[in-house]
Amino acid sequence: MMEFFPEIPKIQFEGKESTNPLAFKFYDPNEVIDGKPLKDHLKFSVAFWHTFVNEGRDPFGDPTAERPWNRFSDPMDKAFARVDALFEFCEKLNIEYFCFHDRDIAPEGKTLRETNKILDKVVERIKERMKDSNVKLLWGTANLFSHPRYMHGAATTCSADVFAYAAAQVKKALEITKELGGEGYVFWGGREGYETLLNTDLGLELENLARFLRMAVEYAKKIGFTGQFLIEPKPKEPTKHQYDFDVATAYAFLKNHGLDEYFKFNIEANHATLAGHTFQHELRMARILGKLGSIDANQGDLLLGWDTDQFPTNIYDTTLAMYEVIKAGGFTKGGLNFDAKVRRASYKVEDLFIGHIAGMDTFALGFKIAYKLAKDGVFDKFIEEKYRSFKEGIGKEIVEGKTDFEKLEEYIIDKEDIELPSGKQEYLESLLNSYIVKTIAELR
Ligand code: XUL
Ligand code: CO
Repeated sequence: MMEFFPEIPKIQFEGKESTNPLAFKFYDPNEVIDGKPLKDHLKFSVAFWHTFVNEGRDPFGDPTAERPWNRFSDPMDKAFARVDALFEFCEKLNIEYFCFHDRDIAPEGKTLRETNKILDKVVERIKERMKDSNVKLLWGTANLFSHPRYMHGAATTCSADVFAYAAAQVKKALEITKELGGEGYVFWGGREGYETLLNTDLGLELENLARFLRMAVEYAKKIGFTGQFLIEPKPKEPTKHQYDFDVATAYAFLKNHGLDEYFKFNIEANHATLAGHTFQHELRMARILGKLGSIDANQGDLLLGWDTDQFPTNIYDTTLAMYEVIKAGGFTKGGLNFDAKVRRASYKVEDLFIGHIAGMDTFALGFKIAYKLAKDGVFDKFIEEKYRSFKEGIGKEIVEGKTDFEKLEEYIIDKEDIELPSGKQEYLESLLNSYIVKTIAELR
């Protein structure tokens, strides 16, 4: 088997003092925490599109990246080379999962029939490589946004032919995701939205989106695909407004159409901040709805209004994210997929490894801090005390639905003083800092 990254060794855990850029400082995959190795708590995944397809093109410039598969000019040779490179990459980094769009892994033919045949050949190659490897599919998806036919959207297009094309594409993507043993299937509504309401039938588009999702649910049942369906919310980009704006909006949409039982959410950090929320907010919303499925692990730049998809290196964010995951009971059919790309100027092959190492180390550290916070019940205890008034007396009656406006008026009307607890935000923020410092001090 050809080696694509001969200059990169297998990445080892060297501990916090290490200055080796090609070593883990905080992430020891086999370290057991709470009876489970860290790698199974975190379930890292590589995003095929960013790491094996994207080559640094931006709206102002050409590709910059040096990539070993570019020595192949034939599109099929290149597709197979990318697959082989993926397996070598994952094995060297000790990453056990990957995610892909149908169009990332194989080129398109002239008709959908031809495209599907080409896709099958690459899927065969992936299956072959999976046989002697630990690498598995976290989730699959269909690219319903790059081809010009999707200029008006896919499930929300104005063209019935394009709707049919998108349906057939998702049908095939579900089949190959099942064939590869995918744990989930993602719907990210890339162009499911609008640029202006002046030319948009909002009602029809939303109804069609629901029809499309229902057909997907029905087809999955028919073929026995038992992976988790995931909606990945994003408020905008490439469209001005995307229908799956955030968790709350997408959940209301699913409920409204009786689809909520079939879906969970795939929360992406940069999408949360584009929606004007924190990463933690979106995770918390999904968690309290019992719908936290998976994570697209990246970070945005809060000074920029677009999806920069950077590798996550912010310890506060990964701590609070992993706190939500732990409180949700951990990942089942989900994980931490690095939907992240190296910067255009980080064009060397080794930067792909360094980016993933940085993300893995930051999430491992975040997990360790969050685990302590959860175990010590730091925030739980505080929150419990803050809402104590709903545990007894009139508060208990409110919660149990045993009261009404008249009774509440009678209860309060002659009361002179109401005693309130302090929110103590500054105390909790400094406590969070103490946990970060304490955890780092205890690292090997
Ligand atoms: C785009 C994005 C997608 C989805 C999968 O912002 O996040 O790559 O993760 O389609
Ligand atoms: Co994503």
